Amino acid sequence: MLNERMEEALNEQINKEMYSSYLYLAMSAYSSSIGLPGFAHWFRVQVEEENIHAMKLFDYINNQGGRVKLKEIKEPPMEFGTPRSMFQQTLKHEQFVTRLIHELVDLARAEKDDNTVSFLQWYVDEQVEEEENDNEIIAKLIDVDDNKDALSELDAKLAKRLPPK
Ligand code: OFO
Repeated sequence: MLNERMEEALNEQINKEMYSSYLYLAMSAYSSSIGLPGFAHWFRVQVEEENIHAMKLFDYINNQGGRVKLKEIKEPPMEFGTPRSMFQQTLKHEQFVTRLIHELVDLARAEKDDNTVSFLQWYVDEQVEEEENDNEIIAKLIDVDDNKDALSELDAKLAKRLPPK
């Protein structure tokens, strides 16, 4: 059973995850527009990840007898600069989401809602992975610098990202 504050906060997080999905869809489109199909693919897979994050919250609220409330999704930007800048923006966004997840955990603890604390642990772990992925790609992009061949090579690697399980 969710209390009202917890239900509202989890609903807000659905919206944030849907925005993440929208943001990465915009990055995928941008990557295609600058001739980086592997980057575009990587972000399309990330969109699927974010949809899963949103749907886990959706199911949890329903299963706890709460009421899902879908809110308006903010419009994402269209331009993201260089590939390196785009991934730095991705990392910044994920760091923001990590903070939101930790705030949700704090709220669940304050509300003595052990079920939700336990449910959110999956997101805490997932955020560690999300930031790691972005840091890894940023490090590769620093190595790539202005080298076009190295960028094509990285693009080919990102094209191999597998869909989420
Ligand atoms: Fe849902 O982890 Fe990214 O935003």
